[in-house]
Amino acid sequence: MSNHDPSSVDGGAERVVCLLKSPALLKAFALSTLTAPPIGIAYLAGTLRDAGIAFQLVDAVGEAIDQIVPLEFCDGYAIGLTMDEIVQRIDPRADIIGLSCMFSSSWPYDRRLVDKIRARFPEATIVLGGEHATACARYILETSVSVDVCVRGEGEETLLALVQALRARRDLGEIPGLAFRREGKPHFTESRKRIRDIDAIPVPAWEQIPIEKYMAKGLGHGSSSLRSMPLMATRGCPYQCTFCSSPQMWTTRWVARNPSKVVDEMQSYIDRYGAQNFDLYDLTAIIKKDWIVEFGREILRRGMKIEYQLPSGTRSEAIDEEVSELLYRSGCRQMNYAPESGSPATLARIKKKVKLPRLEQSLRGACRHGLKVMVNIILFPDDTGRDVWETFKFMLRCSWLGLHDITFVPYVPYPGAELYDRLVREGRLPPLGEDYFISLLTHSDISSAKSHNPRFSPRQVQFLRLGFLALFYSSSYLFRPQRIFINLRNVIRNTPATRGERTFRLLVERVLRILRRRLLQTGAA
Ligand code: B12
Ligand code: SF4
Repeated sequence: MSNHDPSSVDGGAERVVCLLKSPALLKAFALSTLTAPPIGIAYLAGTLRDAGIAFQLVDAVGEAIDQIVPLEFCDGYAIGLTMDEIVQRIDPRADIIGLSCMFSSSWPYDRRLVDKIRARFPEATIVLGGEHATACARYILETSVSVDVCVRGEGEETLLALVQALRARRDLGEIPGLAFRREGKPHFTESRKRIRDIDAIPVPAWEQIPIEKYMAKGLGHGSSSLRSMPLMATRGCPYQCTFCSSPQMWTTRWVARNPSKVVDEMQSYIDRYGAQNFDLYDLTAIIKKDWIVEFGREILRRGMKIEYQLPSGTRSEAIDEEVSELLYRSGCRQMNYAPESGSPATLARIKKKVKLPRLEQSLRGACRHGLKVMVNIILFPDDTGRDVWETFKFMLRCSWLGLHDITFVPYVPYPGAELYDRLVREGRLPPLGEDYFISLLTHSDISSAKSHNPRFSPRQVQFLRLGFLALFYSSSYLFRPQRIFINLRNVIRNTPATRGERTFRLLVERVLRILRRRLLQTGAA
């Protein structure tokens, strides 16, 4: 246990808060877009900037976007600065060092990183925030002596209150949304209420992030290779799907910004950075039809010639023919729906409140109006052969309807979700620990699979995953043969229009870079 007391920060004038985003970790065959600008710490930095607090931001991915480094603790890679480079870049005046810890799969890396930071900054307060820090605060405080405080949930107000309290040497026990050690044991303050007036949240401090490096390479969360900027139009999600950590992280409060202010922000990025495309990072952007209609009409009213995408997965209820048509006309090009299963029994078990006939109607309309559409499917721990069969039929119907992409992934047990807690109670998951976190990395790797379903072995899961993908794409090429040429052309020219084209291109580029690196190393040896 660390004896470092988070409220004992020295009171000199020249103090700086340092915010860090660690590198993106991956296995060689990870099917994921990994290099996207970090909007979470950009928002936190915006809050510090508007409060007049001196800060520094180190985005380890953006600062070395072409650097790919093998990991020492597992068979994987890190894109971005090396650990030593990150530590060297931290301002020597930093008294509070905040690390964004989003992915549980990154914890083995982040744990080593905070140890290195602690060695160089023995007096600083090290703070962790983000999805992983929220879900695993107790575990982190019990196992990492270098971490002083975890910020749980939405971070802006909590970080500000924390910085002010640390510098004024006030007790942290009064600040909602924290976990820290008290008398050697993890102590949790009450949960913080979500920010009510989200239009008043300061805009992200993109000026502190090497945004041009992402833009020049056309990198982002969506499928476009245009100059893309991240955007958040809403926060939270009102649903409570059992496999999702969002209810614990964001509560079930969904709040949308004023559409006109969102469009103002888009215009500012067009003026400042020459943005051509916007990737919405929202959990569930489209909940209310009135909101999305107002947003689309505002873009059209201003005559903006832009594109935007909804890559995180959205609900279908509010997307009817009128909405799809307006989405396309206002610039939306790619959209992910997240039904997760084609089996009504599974949907009931995971509390995914989706009506499949209504969803298929929405998918048909979206494809008809020109949107590039993807659906996300998960193989759940309690799925039976019958559920897989129902999902298989649903997948074929999606192909027939004209969908462009599908993902079929085995369930990944992320802490913070209701289903995760149940599997732990039933003894179906290993305890939290290095092996467990490293195993999470393998989930996005298509060269192997893990199974949390007793009915399917890892080999069968892998067979299903590859089989579903092969059948979806071969049937969709059979129904629309011209797509083979369109997909190939877009991949070769690097002008992706669909999620599949984008992911395929990134995967090939990454594998080639890894091979080149290995060949160079062999040559050098
Ligand atoms: C955008 C996104 C991505 C982008 C990341 C872009 C980027 N560089 O930031 C990309 C596409 C790269 C991505 C990839 C993956 N993602 Co993702 N992603 C998201 C998504 C949809 C939005 C995140 C976001 O930006 N939210 C908006 C900002 C404002 O919120 P935020 O980052 O959480 O930050 C706030 C707070 O957390 C807090 N905070 C955050 N950091 C800090 C630091 C400090 C010091 C403090 C005080 C506070 C604080 O304050 C912020 C402001 O309120 C989330 C879902 C969600 N939670 O919203 C999933 C999510 C984070 N992703 C997830 C996963 C699993 C993945 C992948 C593993 C998927 C895959 N199989 O490939 C990969 C992993 C990539 C890797 N290995 O590096 C999971 C993580 C679960 C977990 N416990 O690990 C999430 C939660 C989705 C889910 N429920 O399954 N992802
Ligand atoms: S899976 Fe999607 S709809 Fe369900 S709770 Fe999570 S964010 Fe909301």
